[in-house]
Amino acid sequence: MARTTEEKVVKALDSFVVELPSWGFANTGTRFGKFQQAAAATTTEEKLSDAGQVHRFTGCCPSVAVHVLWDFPKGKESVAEVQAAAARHGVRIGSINPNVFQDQIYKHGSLGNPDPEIRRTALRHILDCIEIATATGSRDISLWFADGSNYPGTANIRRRRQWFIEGLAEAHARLAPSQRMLVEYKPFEPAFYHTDIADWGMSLLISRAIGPQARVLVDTGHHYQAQNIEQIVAWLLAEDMLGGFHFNDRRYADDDLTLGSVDPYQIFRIFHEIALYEHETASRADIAYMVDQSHNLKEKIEEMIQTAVAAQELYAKAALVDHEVLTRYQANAALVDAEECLKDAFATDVRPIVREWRRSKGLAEGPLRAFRESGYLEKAARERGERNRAGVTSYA
Ligand code: RM4
Ligand code: MN
Ligand code: MN
Repeated sequence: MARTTEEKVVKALDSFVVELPSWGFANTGTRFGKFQQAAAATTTEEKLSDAGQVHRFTGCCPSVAVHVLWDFPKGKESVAEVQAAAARHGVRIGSINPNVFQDQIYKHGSLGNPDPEIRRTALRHILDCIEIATATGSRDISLWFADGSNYPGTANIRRRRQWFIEGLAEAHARLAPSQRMLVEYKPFEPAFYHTDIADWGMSLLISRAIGPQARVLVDTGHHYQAQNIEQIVAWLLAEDMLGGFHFNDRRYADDDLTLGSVDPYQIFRIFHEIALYEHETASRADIAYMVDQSHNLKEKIEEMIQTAVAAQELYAKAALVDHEVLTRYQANAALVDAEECLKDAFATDVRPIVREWRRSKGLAEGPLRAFRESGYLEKAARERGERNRAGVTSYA
C-alpha cells in the first residue's frame, strides 16, 4: 500500500525508541585527563534525571542503560532505589551492563584470565547482573570485555576463547526465557595486540556457541577504518543474530562522538538495511537501539538531545526508501537509478514532519531550544558545581 511521505515518517517515528547510557551524563575524559563540567551528573539519581530531560524533550528515549558497578554500588540491594529514581524522572532501567574491566584483579582479563579464580569472580559478577536484570525487569544483559593482550606470545588465544565460551554458556543457562545476552565486539583498546572478542565474526561464533538467547551487539565505533558496517548488519539480520546497537560516530577509532556528526550517511545506510529487511520479511527486526557516547567537551544533555534527534531523522529518512522500486532497479541492474533512489530518501528534509510529529505528541517543536529555555542546566550547575569541582569522579 503506497503511503505518503508524511505517513511513512510518522509511522517510523511512532515505532522508534533509542536507549540512553547512564555513563554519558557523568564527567568523563580521555586517558590524558578529564575536563569537569559544573552541571555533569554526580550520582546515579542525577544521571537518571538528566536522561529524563532528554526523553522529556525528544519523546524517544524512555529507557536508560546502566553499568552495574557504577550505578548499583550495593548490587541487588540498590535495585529498588535505582528503579524508584528512574520512575521519579520519567524513565525506566534498560539494559544491564556488567563491569568486569575496572577492578585491579582484571589486569590480565576477566573471563579470559589465565587465573581460574579470577574467571570465577568475573562470572559471579555476570550472574549477579542477570539477577539484577530480573529484578529491574530488563531484557538485555549487554556484555563488553576489555580482555586481550598487548604482546605477541603472551596469551593463549584459543584457550582464552574456550574460557569465554564456557563462562558465557554458564551465564546463558541462568537467563530467564525472556532475557537476552548481547555480545559486543571491539577490535582493539585497551588491549593493543589482540582482543578476545575482536569482531562481529567472533561475537557471532561465541553467541552461537553459548545458547539461543545470545545475539551480537554492534557498536558503530568498534570497527576498522572503512569497514562496511551496513554489510555486517545485513548479514547479522540474515542470520537472525543482530541483537542491538551502541550508536556513536567516529573519525579515527572508538571516538564516541555524536551519532551522525561525522558520517550521517553511514547511519542512514544501516537503518536502510534494517528497513529493507523488515519490508522483505514483513516483520519487525528485534533490535535494541542504544547510544554509547560520553562527552568531555560538549554539554552532555544537549549532546544527547542532538543524538536522539539525529537518530530519529536518519531512521525516518531510511523509511522513505521505496523498497518496491529499489528492488526493481536492483533486479534490472539499473545502477544509477538504484543509487539515486537511496540518495533521494537521504536527501529528503524530514525535519518539518518531525516537528509536526512532536506537536502531535504534545512535545516542544525544537527539543534543544526548549531544553535550554527550561533553565535545567543552570540549576544543575548551581547544585552540582561544587561536587564536580571537589572530585575527579570515577570514569563513569
Ligand atoms: C567500550 C564499549 C562498551 C562500554 C565501555 C565502557 O568501549 O563501547 O560498550 O561499556 O567502553
Ligand atoms: Mn559500546
Ligand atoms: Mn566503545
